[in-house]
Amino acid sequence: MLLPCITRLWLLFYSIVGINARPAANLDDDLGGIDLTVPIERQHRHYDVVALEIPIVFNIYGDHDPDGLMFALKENEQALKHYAKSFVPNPSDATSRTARRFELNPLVRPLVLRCNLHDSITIHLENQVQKHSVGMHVALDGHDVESDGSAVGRNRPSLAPPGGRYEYHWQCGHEGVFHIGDAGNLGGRENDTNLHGLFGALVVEPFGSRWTHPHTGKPIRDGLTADIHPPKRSGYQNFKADFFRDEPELPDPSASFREHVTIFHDEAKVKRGFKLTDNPCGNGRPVSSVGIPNLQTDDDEAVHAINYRSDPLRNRQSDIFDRINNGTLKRPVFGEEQHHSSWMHGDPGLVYTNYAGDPAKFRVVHGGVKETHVFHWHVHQWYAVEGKTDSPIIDSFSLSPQWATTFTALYGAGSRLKSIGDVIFHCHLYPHFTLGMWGIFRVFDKLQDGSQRYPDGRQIEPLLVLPDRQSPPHPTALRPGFPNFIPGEFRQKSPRIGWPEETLGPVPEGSDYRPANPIEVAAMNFNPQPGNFWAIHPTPQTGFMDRGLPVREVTHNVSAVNKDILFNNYGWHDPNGHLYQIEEEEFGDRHTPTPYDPLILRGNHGDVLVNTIKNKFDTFLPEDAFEAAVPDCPQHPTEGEVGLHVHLVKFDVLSSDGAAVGWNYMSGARFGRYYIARWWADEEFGHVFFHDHLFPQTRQKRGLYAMAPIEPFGAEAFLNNNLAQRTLTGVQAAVRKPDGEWFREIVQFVADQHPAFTRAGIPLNPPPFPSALNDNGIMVVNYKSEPFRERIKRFRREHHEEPDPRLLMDSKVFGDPFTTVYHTYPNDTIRLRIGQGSHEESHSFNAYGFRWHDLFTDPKSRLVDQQILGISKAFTKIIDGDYSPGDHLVYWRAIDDTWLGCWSLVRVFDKLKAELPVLPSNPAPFNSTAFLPPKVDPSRHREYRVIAETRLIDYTEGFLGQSWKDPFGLVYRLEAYKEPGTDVWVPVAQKDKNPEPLVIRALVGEFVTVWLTNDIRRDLVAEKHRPQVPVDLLNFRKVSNHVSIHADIVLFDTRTDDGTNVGFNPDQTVPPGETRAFTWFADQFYGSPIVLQDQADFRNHRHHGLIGALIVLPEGWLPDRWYGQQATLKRVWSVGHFDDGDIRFHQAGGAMGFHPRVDDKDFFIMDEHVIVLQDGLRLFNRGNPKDPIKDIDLNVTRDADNKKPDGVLAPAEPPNNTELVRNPFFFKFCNISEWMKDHHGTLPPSDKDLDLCHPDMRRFGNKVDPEEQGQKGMNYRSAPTFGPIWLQPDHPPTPIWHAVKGRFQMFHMVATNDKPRAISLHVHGHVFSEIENAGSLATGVDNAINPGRTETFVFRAEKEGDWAVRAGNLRSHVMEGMWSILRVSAKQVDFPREFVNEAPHGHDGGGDDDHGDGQHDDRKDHDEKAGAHGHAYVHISGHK
Ligand SMILES: [Cu+2]
Repeated sequence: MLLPCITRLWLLFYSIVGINARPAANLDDDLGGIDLTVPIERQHRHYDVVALEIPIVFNIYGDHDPDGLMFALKENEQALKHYAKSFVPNPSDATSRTARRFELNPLVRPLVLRCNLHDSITIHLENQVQKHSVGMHVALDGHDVESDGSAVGRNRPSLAPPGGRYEYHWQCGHEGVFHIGDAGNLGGRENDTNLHGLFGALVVEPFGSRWTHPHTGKPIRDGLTADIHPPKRSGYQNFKADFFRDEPELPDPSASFREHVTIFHDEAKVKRGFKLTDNPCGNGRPVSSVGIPNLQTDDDEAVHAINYRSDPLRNRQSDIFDRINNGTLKRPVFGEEQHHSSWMHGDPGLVYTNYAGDPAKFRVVHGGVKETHVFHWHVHQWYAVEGKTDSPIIDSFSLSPQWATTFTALYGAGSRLKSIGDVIFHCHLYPHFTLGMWGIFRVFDKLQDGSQRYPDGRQIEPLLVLPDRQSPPHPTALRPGFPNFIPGEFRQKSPRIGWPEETLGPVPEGSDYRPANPIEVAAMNFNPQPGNFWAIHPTPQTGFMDRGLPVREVTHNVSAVNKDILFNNYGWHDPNGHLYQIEEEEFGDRHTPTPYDPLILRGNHGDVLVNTIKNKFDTFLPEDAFEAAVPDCPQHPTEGEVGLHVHLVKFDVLSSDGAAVGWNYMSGARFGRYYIARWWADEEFGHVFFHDHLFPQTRQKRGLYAMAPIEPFGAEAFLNNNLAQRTLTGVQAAVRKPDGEWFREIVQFVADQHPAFTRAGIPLNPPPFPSALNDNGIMVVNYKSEPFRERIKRFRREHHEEPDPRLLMDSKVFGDPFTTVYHTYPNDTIRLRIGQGSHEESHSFNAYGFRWHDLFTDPKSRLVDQQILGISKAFTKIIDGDYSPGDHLVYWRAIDDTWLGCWSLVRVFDKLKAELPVLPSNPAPFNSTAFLPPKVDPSRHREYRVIAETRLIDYTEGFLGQSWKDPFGLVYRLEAYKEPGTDVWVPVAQKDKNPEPLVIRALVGEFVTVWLTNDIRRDLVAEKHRPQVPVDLLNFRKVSNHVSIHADIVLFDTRTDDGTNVGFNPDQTVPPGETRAFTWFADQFYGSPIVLQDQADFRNHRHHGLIGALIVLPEGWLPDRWYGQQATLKRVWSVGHFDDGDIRFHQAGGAMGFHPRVDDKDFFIMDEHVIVLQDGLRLFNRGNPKDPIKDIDLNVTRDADNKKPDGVLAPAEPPNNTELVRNPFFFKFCNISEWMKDHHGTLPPSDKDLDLCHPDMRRFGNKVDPEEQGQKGMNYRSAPTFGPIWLQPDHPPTPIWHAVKGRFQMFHMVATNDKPRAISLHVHGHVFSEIENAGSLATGVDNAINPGRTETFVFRAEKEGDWAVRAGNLRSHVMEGMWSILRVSAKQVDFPREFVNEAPHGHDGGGDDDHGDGQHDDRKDHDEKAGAHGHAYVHISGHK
């Protein structure tokens, strides 16, 4: 293609200006003559910090927290106080026309302290907060309990009282970012402190670094954004300013980088800055259609913020209404499509500036108290595990309270294509996004020295060039640089994309482009192509940046259409579904309920996907129970733009973002038009998510999301049931790689908050009014569900009795589910592609009888069968064929999801079937039986006798006067065990005490049989007030009196030992009075514990206690006991032996340098602890079934004295039966007292009654969302607490984790909880390496835990004292009991242990610590005793 003359001119110009504009920045110029090749010495740093009361203003509209709290450097105190004194809110009657716009004070920011690796820090904290003692707690190790900033157990509190001071000494022993928060207060409600901003971060920079202000080059003491200068290794140069050169994937470790510390802050309570303008439709809604706040009439509202900045839609929408009313808008603007437009609104409060190609690191911290967010950054990608180049490349991750992580943008700012423009980063949970949780990462292409202005006239702040990069060229009149080459008009809608007519001919008919002007053209790349005009890019013509792979252009026509989506055979559907279809494959009548799959658009590594996206949406959508009409009246019209925003692949943010961010174009197509998105799949990404970014709050939950699996280079996809038929789309396929190997491809795409109606038109779980941001709607997988509620109702109709819950997944009773049933043969490789399309919840994917390496790119990563998802996250999981025939349950494990029908089957045939052709690379799948576990070898057979029984579990044991008991408790009680090669059943002491969860152990290579006897009561019914689920069926009270036990990850035959009654498998549950064996093969070391749980009754058994853990230890490790939640492990070395398990332990402990010795004969001793996490519990005061413990109402945050948090101490009130539902489509009163009658044994009300009166929580007087309902705890214990006591009681009923100082501690965590709310778990004073999430760096917080998740973390107990082990979710989890204590003592502490093993291999009692520090290990005595008696059965001490 010929270059147009103007572009050639520009190239010439660029080559002159670009090379000659400025010599390489002189380090002496910018950094005051500092020689950056000389590292800073190790330092002891001092920071004087004040905890201040200060109003926090979140945006220019004046949303503010008058009760804000912050940590600040003492040197900023006077300026901040002056600011606080002079702060005047707008008058309460201010309107958007009269309200003052606020300057955002740059000093009002979360405190970010920095140090270098190996530095130490002293902090003098002065507490000026009047009502609270404040502790500065950092989630890092190396400090003593005196510097923990908390008040835990037996420790002396390390808090500064009101008006007082405290001194902290911290160690900077690990690079990374670490949460700082007030641990003097562990609540998350209005009277608490973290919620109001009392948090920050400590960043530990590379050894020897300096840091400077990006605008001034001056050294700085704190601040969220900084330029970091690691010491330059000699000879280092990184002068890669040539705009057209490929940057290195990762910068040289010596390179200076831009650091952006990004601190999430949820549930921030604010006062509005002004009265919102009414919708011009006159319908009384302050803001219509999108962004209606939760609390319509209250001036106290929540925002979701980042770095004390939040730009919620509502203020900006109000501005738009003003401009509609005064007639100054030139083009229709509806609201959400311009939420992020700086053309329309000016810049948001949070903008990071960079030059294209700058090395850039994000340090992301969760400073909030409740939600698990999904961080997403457009255009850029990074390694899932920082610094680990064989981990997957990602661009979004879950982020739970108090977790923190670092990542480096691959290829620097603007990514590989040097995409210039405004790049949004945000929480992907749309209600949070709508409520303000976003900011802009701005990528400049021209030098900013302070002389330039933004289109709104504001000065562009100078941005220094990083010292080892060349300067970008100066702006000129023809080439003003971003954003000034974009021909927008301030206070008007973002301009449409310019089309270079000179190069590409006239603007194509039907497209939504406009002719580009010469200045836009001058800014274009040398070969502008539709979808990429401004970034550099590969084309088949240039072969540019192909890394040896030919570039293939593939074109698709994608339509965005409305359809009536049918979710299941019960008639649940969404008449206003939104979806993408390939234009050539479009099907389905607009108004006929029809099942659809989400668009799965396959591509290959190396492809350039050129997608035409055509807007075929209805131009009018009527109001329904879930959403207001679009448009809602003629005065408020919409152009209805649709976009195609994509993750992971490379694209030009100005042409193909599918969004309208900052000073960018509107990259979307109006009704009836199209535009083109161009994506380069420059990696084998696995699974690539794409969706609309212009009206996502309303459209995406109705189905507007899709996936592009990026297959290996050269692979071809075929129909799974016809290998002769190629396929582009579909949720199951068979894929042939160029090497001739095949795999089956399975797509599971979960979504929540999908609006849905019954066949009769009754809304399912509607919001209180249309467009409210509450949790609402249903959950679906691939737009389908098989809800238990409807199966129960169907069974009642057909059988005139209540079904036993164990039958609910039984295809022999119900036939197969409506959800996708996948087909495969044993030994076939499967690639699971899992993702989440909408909207606000976390989901836990699990596949029974399958397992995969956690990181699909790293075959050494641990084996798992579970994955947490949040919206936009997407994973590839490779299953290597080691699975048995039978029906495998794939499901979403939190009870809310399962109940709503998010489950399906992978059917592994046990013989050849006509409907499934064999894969040519596995032509005889049954020739080998390698997929089955081997026959049990008696010499390696370990057996446990377990009784499932009904027990009263005392969760609180009188703690703080509380008596929380579960009279409906169900437990697995271990009765006896048998060691391999013996015939002796060793009885386990019958404990009449309060039960503990089942924890059993085995060694790698052993077969484990659990003989499970069902001794539970036969007349069980569901407890009243049991935690609810969305679209509940309150009158279904039946509880299965069958039991079972399922184990994850270990090998077994799914047809006999899964413990699940699913599909056409034989029923594997145990009837009352009977005993059944479940046998598993522990074929390898898994690196984490195994979850055990009952599968006979999903809804009722797990939250009453049928849970446990199997710990598989590598060969050579020996526990002192084979069961129980704490043990001591001994590793016996043989010379030179270092097996795989040790490597995995090493990975788990990697962050703190756990290096087991391999070079001599020695013992290595670890303390082992097993945490069994629980939530969704319904406990009863003194065990009285009529006196349930009430849920904490998170919306009620005003406690008079903060001493009796509503709900924690009070018994539940009877449900309120008089609440009228405000939804105009739902007028019916529900007579709750009728419903709450025990319907057990009587005929249920009609289906229609049930539909009309389904139990929305708000209607039932329980204002707590289902996912928050129920008490929390661990190991059948709960320690409910409140301020100011918090964690001071030194004997909580939860386990005291006893640790011997100097020893390594191994914590195993199994999440056997019930509810979807993701949890974080923080161990004070210690760090570990969290392998499977985005944080290889040391962390003290285990992130994003939800049901089925397991983790092992290892660290050394170095410091004596009490260290909290607690949930990071302060809003409810700590108060509701989820905390315990790690007690580190110099001496071995007796904890309950019933036996001590024989000392192994002749090392009779030589147990010693391995560190040679002379510390006596008093376990030695026990070992000697035990050694003399073989399998001695020695009671050493009882439980307290
Ligand atoms: Cu969020």
